[in-house]
Amino acid sequence: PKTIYLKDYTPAPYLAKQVNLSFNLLPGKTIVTSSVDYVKNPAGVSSDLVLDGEDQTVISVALNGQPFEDYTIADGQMTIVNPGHAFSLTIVSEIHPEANTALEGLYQSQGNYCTQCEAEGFRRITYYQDRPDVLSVFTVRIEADALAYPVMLSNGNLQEEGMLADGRHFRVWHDPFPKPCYLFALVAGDLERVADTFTTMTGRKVDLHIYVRAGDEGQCSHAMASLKKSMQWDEEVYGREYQLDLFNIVAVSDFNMGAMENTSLNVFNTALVLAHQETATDSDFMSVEGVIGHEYFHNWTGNRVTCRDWFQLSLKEGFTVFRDQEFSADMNSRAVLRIDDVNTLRRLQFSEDGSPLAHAVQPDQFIEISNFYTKTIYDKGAELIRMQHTLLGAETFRKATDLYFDRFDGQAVTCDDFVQCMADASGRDLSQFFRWYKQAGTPSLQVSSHYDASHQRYTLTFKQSQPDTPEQTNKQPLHIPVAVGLLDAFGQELLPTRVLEVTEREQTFTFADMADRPVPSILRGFSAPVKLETDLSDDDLRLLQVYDTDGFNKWEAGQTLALRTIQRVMDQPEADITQFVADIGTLIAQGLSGQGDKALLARALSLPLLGVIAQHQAVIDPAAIDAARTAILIQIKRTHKEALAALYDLNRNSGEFSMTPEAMGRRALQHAVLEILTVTNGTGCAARSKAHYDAADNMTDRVTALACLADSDQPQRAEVFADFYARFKNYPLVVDKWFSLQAIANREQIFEDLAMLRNHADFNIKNPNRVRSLYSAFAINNPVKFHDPSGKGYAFLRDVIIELNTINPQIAARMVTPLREWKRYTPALQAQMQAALEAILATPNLSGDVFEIVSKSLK
Ligand code: HT7
Ligand code: ZN
Repeated sequence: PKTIYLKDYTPAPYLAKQVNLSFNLLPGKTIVTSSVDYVKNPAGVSSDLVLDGEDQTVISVALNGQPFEDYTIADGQMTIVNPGHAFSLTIVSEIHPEANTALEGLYQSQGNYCTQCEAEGFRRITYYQDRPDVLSVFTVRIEADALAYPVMLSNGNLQEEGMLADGRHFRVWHDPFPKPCYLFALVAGDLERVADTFTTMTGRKVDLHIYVRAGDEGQCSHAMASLKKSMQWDEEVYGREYQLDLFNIVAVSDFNMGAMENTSLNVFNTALVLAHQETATDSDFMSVEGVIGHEYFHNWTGNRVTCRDWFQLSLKEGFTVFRDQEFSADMNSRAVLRIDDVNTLRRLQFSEDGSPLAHAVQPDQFIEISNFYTKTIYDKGAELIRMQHTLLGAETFRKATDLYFDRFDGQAVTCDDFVQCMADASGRDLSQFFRWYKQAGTPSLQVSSHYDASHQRYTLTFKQSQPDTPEQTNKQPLHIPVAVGLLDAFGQELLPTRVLEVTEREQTFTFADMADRPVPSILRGFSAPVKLETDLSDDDLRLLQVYDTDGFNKWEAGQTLALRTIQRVMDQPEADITQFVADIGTLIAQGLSGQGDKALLARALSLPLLGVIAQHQAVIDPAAIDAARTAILIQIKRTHKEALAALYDLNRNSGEFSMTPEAMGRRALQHAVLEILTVTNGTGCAARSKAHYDAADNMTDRVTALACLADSDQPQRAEVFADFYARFKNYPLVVDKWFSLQAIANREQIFEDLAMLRNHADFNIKNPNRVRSLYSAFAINNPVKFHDPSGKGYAFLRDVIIELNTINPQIAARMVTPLREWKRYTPALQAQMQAALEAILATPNLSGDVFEIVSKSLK
């Protein structure tokens, strides 16, 4: 496989003035005719036209209408030497969507046709300059059997339609806005439509259509409401209006990722469209809202202004994640969402940054771009935008984004261009800040405090350091915005949030006129993606946990206390943890008083997940972490059993089901309490979980009951899992949950369970959702059994990666993730993880996707 370097970028040799595509969808094959008007790019350096193409048979080529054979095809590229200044090229080729299991290009999902072109899927449809900086106006004609494929969609507006001979029909779509080919989409099938409209800020009416399989129409109202809210929010917060008269969303069951932002024809994984209280959890509802927003926001950040090359992927993804996070924060509880986002960042992105696959937000090189849709590009990229928002302030940030859209609408640009707009609009020098884009690894920020009573001065000294990562050492200091507030000894706020800008390796900030030693609340709202170490005492943290006005840091203080307690128990199993357990009692009492935000309290009562604790360990021993964590939970349960039971009862479902933030908070709190109450897995625990299941009128409650029963050996476990399957076996997304909830069980017979699930009639290796529901759920969310000393967990994952390698290389490569941090585990586990990686690497015909991830992991 070939490595591609950012430094080698050169502009495309030819511009595509317009693209006409014609699809003849026939049984057993599809004929694609592409006619493109090319003109030489004045900025281009070569005069050869080089087109990318894969997995197709060329039937004919014509240059300016004349048959043409003077081309060569080698290594996935068609080359025409010096074809002239301006010409039209027509290529007819044959493809086989019905045999396409990679789910890139044109493929079939449950008999319906759909496309996935980002990043490099368009080359599986026709020969083209498959790169994001070639923008063109697309006209698309689709022809198919009218009965089997009544719905035929592409980007833009419907221009023409009609019946043909033999029961076939055609439709012509035209998208007047130039776009790169990765945003091209086609859908043809037998689908039902749910319709609504949105009136834009200038009074234009936009038709909104969601297409789903017959029977799923009743599960679209949340997605539709989320779409309308997104359109409104983008107008209000960014002044961005939607430009076309139609916006389509199509839900498909076979999809490699969550969704795709093709201009005016978003294609979604069903998991991120369908939502109903009986089949979707509160967290599913939140994901649907967030991802509908994300794809819609791409209309401006990604589509109208796109990427010059794939090294700039975070230009659109980081910015769009930041936009969807802020949208969700505005629609729900800001502090709760920030907590959840930071938890994900720490668990998944920090671990990526600490692995051999660490890479910069604007990387310098890659082998397979589809491997770079990572937590670093998306979530760390979003943190970089958030920091710029913090440094500039909301108002100037908005001026900068206005400038960005004005300056670059209709163009393909770079992360450097984005940051330049931030600099130009604010008058600030952001050159040091740009290092965040270029340097991989999570920085550490150490803070020490000093109080000088005689001068009534308080100082905070920050020391930053950057870890070495593959191919990067001796990194430069970063420009880090640190939001800080100060509290007095009674919890009163002495100094409201102020942003300190740390730019040196070591830097001290002084606060004058401090009559007493204050307690600092540092990195409020998690204002920078760093590993923070402070010299705060447990008492300081307890004060912050109760009084901090910053919701995130209030929670963070409790988590830091929990991490310290877990470490103490890991070091010394008999350690005295009564103070920590008593603090939890105070939180429970707060819950019993009925005061405070229940969703926040639910998070405060939850100990850090194993994946977060692991980030704080020099050598990871999952079983030891789990033992310490469970021992603490058991002590909490034993000490506060009555109070916890009362808190559970107080938060019982009373009355109508509702999706308000208050109702979701109540459920979250009740579930956090149930998890503690059932931690011992005895008869009483099983009875409690079963009762919770029996009383459920929604999927959130059902899933909680199943999760609390998953590790149990009591008879209720089998009863509840059987009932759940019988009720929901016709709902694939719920069957996914049934697979996952069994795969995460920390119990003796897990490997027999996994074998049973793998051989279950409902398991389908070709469906990514089902594969993830079993294998990712196990490898990511069952760390104790995945890292079983027998090595059976690694073997289970290894075998599916090898099997998927030829079926769906993108999914196979993603499945390698849980093995990549192998060097951080105990020597015995390391050896087994390494052996699993080596076995994969030795597989014949390894795809470039899997090769890149496995070979880099092994370095
Ligand atoms: N921009 C979309 C990326 C995407 C994708 C990438 C590789 C392979 C399959 C894919 N499906 C969607 C999704 C997004 O970030 O909005
Ligand atoms: Zn995106």
